[in-house]
Amino acid sequence: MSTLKDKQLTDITVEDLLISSEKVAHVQLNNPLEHALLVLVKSGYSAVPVLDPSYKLVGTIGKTVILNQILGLERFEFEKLSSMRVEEVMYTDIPCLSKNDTFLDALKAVIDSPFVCVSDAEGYFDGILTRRAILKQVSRDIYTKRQLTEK
Ligand code: 2BA
Repeated sequence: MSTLKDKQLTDITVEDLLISSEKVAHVQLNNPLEHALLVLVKSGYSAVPVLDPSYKLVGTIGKTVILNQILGLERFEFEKLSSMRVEEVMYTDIPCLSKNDTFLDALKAVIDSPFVCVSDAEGYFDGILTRRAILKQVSRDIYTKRQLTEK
């Protein structure tokens, strides 16, 4: 079986580059915003996926949208962090890939998003594909081709 190192970009699929669901920080639809902000601050990520109770992908949420929601006219209304839920402020219109999509599909998707969620045909969350994973492969490909032309 060929490893990722031996594969041409055109043979790489989303599955080869996936960060699997168990390694991805996420929040649930019905979590209070306080919990979501805690996950975001503790993990260090600016945005993470949102899942429903059956682990289907439903959206993403980030620090900026949470802070905007609790921003009042003169102060941050921190009490809203416990009264508002993730489903009230999350983004639902998000790009999504499947494990069988090609490297080019993935490259196009991460032009506008730092990460793209991956789900199966029933909508169950498989993981994420990051811009970092794509850029690493592009860099490896350029480096390999340069080595070949210098020989
Ligand atoms: P950001 O949180 O805005 O992170 C931008 C880049 O900063 C990341 O790019 C990574 O290179 C670095 N970075 C940020 N926090 C990090 C941490 N705690 N550990 C290591 N590196 C960190 P990418 O790796 O391309 O990730 C793109 C986006 O994917 C991240 O944007 C974040 O929203 C999401 N992400 C990545 N890994 C995740 C994970 N395990 N769980 C949840 N979300 C993740």
